[in-house]
Amino acid sequence: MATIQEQIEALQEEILRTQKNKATNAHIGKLKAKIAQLKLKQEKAAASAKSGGGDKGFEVKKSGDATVALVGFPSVGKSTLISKVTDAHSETGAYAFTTLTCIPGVMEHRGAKIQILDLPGLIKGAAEGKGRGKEILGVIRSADMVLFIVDPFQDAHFEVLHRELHNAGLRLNEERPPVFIKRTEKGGIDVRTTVEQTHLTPEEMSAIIRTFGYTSALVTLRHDTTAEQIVDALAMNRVYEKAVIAINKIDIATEDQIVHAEGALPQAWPIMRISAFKEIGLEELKDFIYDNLGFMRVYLKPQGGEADLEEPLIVKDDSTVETICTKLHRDFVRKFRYAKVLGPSAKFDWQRVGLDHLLKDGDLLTIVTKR
Ligand SMILES: Nc1nc2c(ncn2[C@@H]2O[C@H](COP(=O)(O)OP(=O)(O)OP(=O)(O)O)[C@@H](O)[C@H]2O)c(=O)[nH]1
Ligand SMILES: [Mg+2]
Repeated sequence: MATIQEQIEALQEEILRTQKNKATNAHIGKLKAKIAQLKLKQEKAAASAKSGGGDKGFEVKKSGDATVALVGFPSVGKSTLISKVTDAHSETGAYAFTTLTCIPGVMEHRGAKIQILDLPGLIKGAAEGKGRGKEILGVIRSADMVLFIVDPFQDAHFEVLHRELHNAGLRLNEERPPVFIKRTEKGGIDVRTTVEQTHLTPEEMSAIIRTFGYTSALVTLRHDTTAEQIVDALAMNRVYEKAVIAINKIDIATEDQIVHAEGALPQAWPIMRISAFKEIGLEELKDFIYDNLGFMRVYLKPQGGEADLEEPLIVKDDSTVETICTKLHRDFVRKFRYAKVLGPSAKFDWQRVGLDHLLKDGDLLTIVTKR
């Protein structure tokens, strides 16, 4: 019998062989759905194999206010960079695969502690486990942001890496598709949509959804949805993450070469130029990382005390009251009674809110706990 990997490859080949047009859309969708399921199976198998024989040493403890993973081909200068912008020292070398494990460093900038993870160079086939690919991908998935380091002389590299991460379920600078699928008791697959669907007919959608083992479900669509998006909504391993790019080694590239390299990158993504070795653009890079991570300041006022307007907490801009409680003290969530907010996220001054309240930059917060 064919292994899971062989089955996946056979399906991928079938997709490549199939002409892409309106008539084959649904068929391709079904093939993609099958691949997604096989990959989940493969992940589960890998996870249970791992718990038997330990392949540890790759796990990193998250620390700081946010985590950024450095991703690039071997020898693009990831270790040179982390050694310059953080407290970590990571061996650099003029040969590929100098770095063999995950090396964390901390960069302090504008009041935030940002953890940066130096990783071994990622190569084609990583999603199938080549070159410790699985471990590297695991670290990337758990980070808050990916910082691609690219070489101005290798303009095909970025696309290879991006596809590798895509194959591993990572969706970079993409919105989670607004597809809602709810299993129901009976009634078959009921597709409800608020806009015209041009990619798939309701029957084609149902066929894809059934391959995931659903017989009855309510499907709500608010966008013109592709087969890939349906599959993404059903596969449980998708991670939506922010990504930015730094073109390194600009000290040895001509303006023409840099412009050419930029042309091969997604135009809508944040991109900047640096030289890690010659320390060009590194202060700007720190701002660039900070700005793209999206931080905000939250001021604290202890109950019955004075507000601390000097030292705000620096937190990710999707933080809730619970995020702050967790950060302050382990017991705060357990002992939480309510919180009061003054500022941009409050509907009125000192609004009483719960743990799930979303905070905004500049909020003043009081947390009231049980004794
Ligand atoms: N000219 C120039 N050389 C650089 C720059 N950054 C890194 N290098 C050189 O490129 C080589 C590889 O650098 P590393 O930092 O080891 O690269 P890496 O991405 O960590 O490589 P792996 O660990 O093998 O994945 C070294 O010889 C560095 O000195 C740069 O900005 N300019
Ligand atoms: Mg390295």
